[in-house]
Amino acid sequence: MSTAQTRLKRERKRSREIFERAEKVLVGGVNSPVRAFKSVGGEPLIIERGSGQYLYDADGNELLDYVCSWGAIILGHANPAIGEALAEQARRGTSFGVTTELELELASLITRAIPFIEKIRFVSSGTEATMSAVRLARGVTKRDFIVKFEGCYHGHADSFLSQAGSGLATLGIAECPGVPAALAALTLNVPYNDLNAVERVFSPYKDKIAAVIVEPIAANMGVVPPETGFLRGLQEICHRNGALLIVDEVITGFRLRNGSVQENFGIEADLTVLGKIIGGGVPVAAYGGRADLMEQVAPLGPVYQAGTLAGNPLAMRAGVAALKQLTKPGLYDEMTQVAQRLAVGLRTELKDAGISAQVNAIGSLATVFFTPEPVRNYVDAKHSNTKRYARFFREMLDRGIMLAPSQFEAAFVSAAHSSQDIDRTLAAAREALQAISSESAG
Ligand code: KE4
Repeated sequence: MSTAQTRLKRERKRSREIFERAEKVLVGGVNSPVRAFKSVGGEPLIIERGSGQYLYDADGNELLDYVCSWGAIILGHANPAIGEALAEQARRGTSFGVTTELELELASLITRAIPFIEKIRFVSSGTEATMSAVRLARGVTKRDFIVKFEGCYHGHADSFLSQAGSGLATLGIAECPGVPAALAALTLNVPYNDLNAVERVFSPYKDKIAAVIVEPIAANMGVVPPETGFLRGLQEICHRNGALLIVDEVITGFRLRNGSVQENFGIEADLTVLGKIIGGGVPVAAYGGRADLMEQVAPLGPVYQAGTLAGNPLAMRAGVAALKQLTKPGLYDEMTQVAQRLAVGLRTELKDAGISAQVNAIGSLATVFFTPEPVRNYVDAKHSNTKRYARFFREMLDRGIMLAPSQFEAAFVSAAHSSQDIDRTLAAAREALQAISSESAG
């Protein structure tokens, strides 16, 4: 066992002690299921603080972080400008329940970066944003059905909880109890990257489908990029059938470029959902798009949506501080280069270890799938060796590298990650893969 492993294993006793107390009052010791590490096993983690690309657990162990708060932290933890903005705003008040100019400032930064978002509404979570976008689509089209993709995750609103990715895939929950069957029946699931399946699902429901909601890069079944023409084809099918296209960019918004990843694929959604990065790690999400659609939302129109803390000044200040830093020339190119080194390096280490695997990567997103076959949808992802992924996760964590604690999530590289961090990650991967291949060989 390397010294790093010995050190980490020896010193996790405070995490365990705190987690045991947490389990007495927090369901499963967590406030979101994927944090329980259920599918990857191993010791519970309690994080005390973050700084740049690192997290520090309750025992003082330093972890090189590729979770990055599930993608929200693109500039690195404890970003000084965000921290100063929050401290300054806290002295002026955290929430007033009346519009402030800060909401206009963040809205302007977003709509300038994504011009096809003509009007926007801030909410406090990605779930609220996607739920509201679907309600708006149903309201303006007067249709009830929606189409989503197997393995995609759009938050935990009732309409999204069938064949969903992220935590539901992690825990093997295909259909969530508590969702009325009548409502669940209005959600039609089709395989990602399969336009023929989308065409087929439209034919019997032709004028009954309000919208198709899609992750432009699937990241909740692990990372699965869209195949060439998939998104443009989807947009064409929607428009031909009078359905709206809702593009869920809670992960991809401001992740691959200073704006929308839709520009990379030549589409412009009727409604776009944002979250994570636009709040700088503080609860902010948004939905927006064509003005004629958004103006159907209350108070201008009859489609109701509201939120006590929506657009609150503290969150707006964090979002503004984050987005202003993302305009730095070369920031995305550098982040993508570092991330590409990671993906290419992992492919080499896997090959050298004689282990069949796919490394799906795009921009600063990546996932290792232990399977010899390409992973282009949820069925492929589920066919990969998820037990081997869990072992890889634990071996890497014991070497101070924190990957996503689920096969059905993404690893994120932030602007704080350096080339040296990639070297350290690849060295740990070499050791971890040797441990895995020697065990299976043994
Ligand atoms: P939230 O309600 O968790 O803020 O956002 C929901 C959501 C919507 N759309 C996409 C594409 C998302 O990825 C998410 C949330 N992502 C998960 C992890 N992939 C959040 C982590 C968690 O559930 O704890």
